Amino acid sequence: LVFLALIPGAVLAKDSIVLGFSQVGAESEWRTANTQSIKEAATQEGITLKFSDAQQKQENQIKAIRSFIAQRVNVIAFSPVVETGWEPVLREAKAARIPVILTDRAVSVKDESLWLSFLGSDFVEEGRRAAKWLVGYAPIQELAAKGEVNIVELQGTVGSAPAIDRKKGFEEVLKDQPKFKIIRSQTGDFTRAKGKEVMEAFLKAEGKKINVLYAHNDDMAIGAIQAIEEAGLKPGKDVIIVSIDAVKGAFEAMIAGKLNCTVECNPQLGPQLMRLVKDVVAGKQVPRRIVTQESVFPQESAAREFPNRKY
Ligand code: GYE
Repeated sequence: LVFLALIPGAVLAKDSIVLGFSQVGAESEWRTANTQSIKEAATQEGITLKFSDAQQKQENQIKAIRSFIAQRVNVIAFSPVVETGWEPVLREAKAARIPVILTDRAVSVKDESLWLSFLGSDFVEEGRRAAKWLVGYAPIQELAAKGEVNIVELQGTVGSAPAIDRKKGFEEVLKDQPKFKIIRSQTGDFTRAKGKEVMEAFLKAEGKKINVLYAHNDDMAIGAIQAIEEAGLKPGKDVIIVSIDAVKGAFEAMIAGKLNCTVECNPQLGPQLMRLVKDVVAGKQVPRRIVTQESVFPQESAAREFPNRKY
């Protein structure tokens, strides 16, 4: 080792960039696809990836980031489970001069120098797209012509950027629509199991009054579909459902007529992230914000689009 270190350029590890990545968890189909994309892209680009799964817990992410700092990785990237509470650990990374890239979800910190770049979707826009689709959907327009449209909302993880922003965007569009009412709103933590459980509670409380379900992700919608069926109602007909992500499970549900629309949120951030990491290490200027390109898929497009879906 001593010998190798004396020959310039002979230390192999010097050539490989080391990236520490702290992932939220494995709560959804979206997340699984996101993890796969990051791992594959790192391999492809020859970047050494230190990957850590936080199981939806902020304290685990903080621990992982501290360990990346101790290991002196070249770059830290992470998808913050919630928006707040990051200052102390990000200050430690800054003091150690390790650049931080946010992927998928944002943080809310006063000192903007604590992170370098943010790569991910515009969640507020996704919420707006879900609401715009709903307002323009013919059966809902008929309903609105006769009376009120009662919506229940399954929120994502409390305090997470996508839960906050998807709610905000949806409400922004509906505020000009007096007939549309959100009668219940609760978190389902972005999982199928919780989505089902909370939908059961909604149905118990409101029964047939519910016209629409807005779920902040497809997994919760898929869980809720089960609850709706078990209550003897028809998902996609008795309850109109719109959710976000556009994962394969959502396309299957649409083809079966049980989900009415999904708004795309692209999890395949790996290649873009690795490019960013390389640029950062090379000392290049990188954009502060990189927004992912996405579409909306109503039920009638599902069978045609399904074969093209990659996640
Ligand atoms: O929509 C959801 C996941 O942060 C965009 O997290 C991501 C969200 C995604 O659990 O399915």
